[in-house]
This record gives sequence, C-alpha cells and structure tokens, in this order.
Amino acid sequence: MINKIQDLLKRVEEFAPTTAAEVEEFRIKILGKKGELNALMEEFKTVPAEQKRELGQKINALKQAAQEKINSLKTTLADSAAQKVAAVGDMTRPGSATADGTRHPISIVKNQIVEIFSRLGYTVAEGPEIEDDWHVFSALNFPLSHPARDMQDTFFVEKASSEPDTKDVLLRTHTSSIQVRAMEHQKPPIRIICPGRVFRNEAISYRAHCIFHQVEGLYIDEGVSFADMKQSILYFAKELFGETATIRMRPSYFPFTEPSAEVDVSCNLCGGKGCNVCKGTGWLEIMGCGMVDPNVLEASGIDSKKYSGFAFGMGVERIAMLKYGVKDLRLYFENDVRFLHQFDSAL
Ligand code: 2NL
Repeated sequence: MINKIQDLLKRVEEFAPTTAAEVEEFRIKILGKKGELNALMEEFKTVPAEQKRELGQKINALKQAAQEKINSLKTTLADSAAQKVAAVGDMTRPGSATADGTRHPISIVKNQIVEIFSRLGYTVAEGPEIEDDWHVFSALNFPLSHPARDMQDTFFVEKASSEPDTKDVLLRTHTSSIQVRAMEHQKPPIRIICPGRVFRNEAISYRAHCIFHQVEGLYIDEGVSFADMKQSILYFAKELFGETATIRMRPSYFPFTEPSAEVDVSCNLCGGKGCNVCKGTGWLEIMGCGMVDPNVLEASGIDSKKYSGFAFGMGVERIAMLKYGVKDLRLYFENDVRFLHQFDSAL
C-alpha cells in the first residue's frame, strides 16, 4: 500500500497539464468519488492497526498535495487564458464605433449651390486647373492690356517665348475656362454649373486668399433673356438664404458679359434694417452676372445671331462667410478641427 501511495504522490507532483480541461479530468480521476484516493481509503480500512497511524498520515499528506496542486494549476491556467484574451482581444466583442468626420464648410456650401442649380436642369461641368491663355482670357474677351493678364495677378506656369507654337500656361483665375471649353465642344442648349478651385496672386488677408473656390453657371439657348437670368438667380437666393430673401441688381462691368450686374441679397441677419455684417446697407453682395457678350459666343464657335445666354459667378468662401457669419476667410484654410466640427450637413 505504501508503494501505491508513493506512486500516486509522484504522479501528482509530475503532472504538467496545458489546459484547464486536463486539470479537471485529473481531479476527477484522483479526488473524485470513484477516484484513486477514495480507492486507497477503502483499502486503508483493511490495513493492520499498527500500520494505520503511518499510512493514515501519508494518505492525508497525499490528499493535501493533490488538492493544492490542482487548485494552483487551475488558477495559473485560468490566468494564462485571460492573458491570451487580453493580448489578442476578445474577438467576439462588438466593435467600437469610430466617430465620423464632418464635411468641410466650403464643400457643404459648394454642394448646396450645385444642388439648387441641378434642380433647375443644370449639369455639373469640370475642367483643368492648369490652363492656357486662350481659355482663361482671350476667349473671354479680355483685352491684351487687361491687368488680370499681368504677372502681378496671375500665377504663370510657363510664359510664351518667341518660338512658334508656344503659349502662356497658367493657373486658372476663374472657372469661366470650363464654360469656354463646354461652348467649344457642345451645341446649345447648354446649361452647366461649374464648381472649382481658382488661383490669384493676392496678399492673404481676412478677405482674400491666393486659392479659393468659385461656382459659375452658364445657360445658352435661343431666346434666353435678362428676365430669365433675374428669375433664376432670385430662385437660387431664396433656396440658399430662405424664402424671405429678396435680391437687387446693380449695373457692373465684366469683359465677358454685356450688360453685366452685381447681385445683392437682402441681409438675413438684420432683415434689411442694417447691421455690422451688411455695413448698415441691408444688402450683401453674393455674385456677378450678365448676358454673355456676343464676342464670347463667337470666339467659341456659337452663332450669336441665333443664340443668347446668361452667365454668373460667385465665390464659395464669400457665400459661406455670409451664410455662417464667419468673419475671417483664413479659417477655411487652416483646418482647425474646433472650427470644422461646427459644420454638419447631409450634403
Ligand atoms: C464674379 C463674377 C461672373 C461670369 C462670371 C461667364 C462665363 C462665360 C461667359 C460669360 Cl464662359 N460669363 N462668367 C459672368 C459674369 C460674372 O463672375 O464676381 N465672380 C466671383
């Protein structure tokens, strides 16, 4: 019997499982009701009285050793399982949602402008940011002496040399170049809305930047009139600034339109009474517009006797400043999230 006890004690000491299930199996085999230890206890009943004391102590020691070994194995194996979960992560847990970003206010306003005109049947047209002199100036009736053609105002990529077939290559100063390309390639009716980045060599301040965004529109067909233009722009102003908005037009001058006008919308902050945003006038300038100059139509191959059209252009930063009451245009370029997170939109 002493051999059996020592043999079992050795097995207990040498037991080296790797899973908690093995420990439980071992526990049942040794300490369970029908386990080896209980079998030894049965056998113990039959040993002679003079051996009882010594064998009893040995069995008790074996039982205690087995119990302690199993308990400590259970905790260490449970710990290492927990460590594995901690290292890998619990793959069954639901993921944590990352917060969505918000759209840039310039994109929001640009999308709103485009969306309003698309409801009037305009389709979006885009074009290159690096342009040539023809599509930015010449086709738009800019005289050779016009200050916008100066190096002071425009970023040139390449200047024409005395070599034949060389031309000025420059960053577009307005998105009108997109419309020139459309007129060259499409037959009227043309009804397009042209959003894009434009570039001017300006000193950066609260009201100017050398890169900004424009949306221009063009509508050409037979019999398009100034009244059509006025009503389209009024619809646009009401959609963007609210049903109570009204507009007024002031005579202006652009090389590419005749007649030309500047468009003001009634100040939505003071309701036309006069405040510091509208500088006491009750009106905010939002865009320029006009009837496309016949020279411009002809330069792009459109018969100015058969067709007429109107065009308009606006600065997106300016509209966004008026809409959101932003006083410094530079905020739109700094990408400070404390500023950007204040704008949220479905568009
Ligand atoms: C402004 C004024 C304007 C246009 C842009 C245009 C384009 C073609 C022909 C004729 Cl292809 N006109 N565009 C017309 C009037 C005004 O923009 O203040 N923009 C920020």
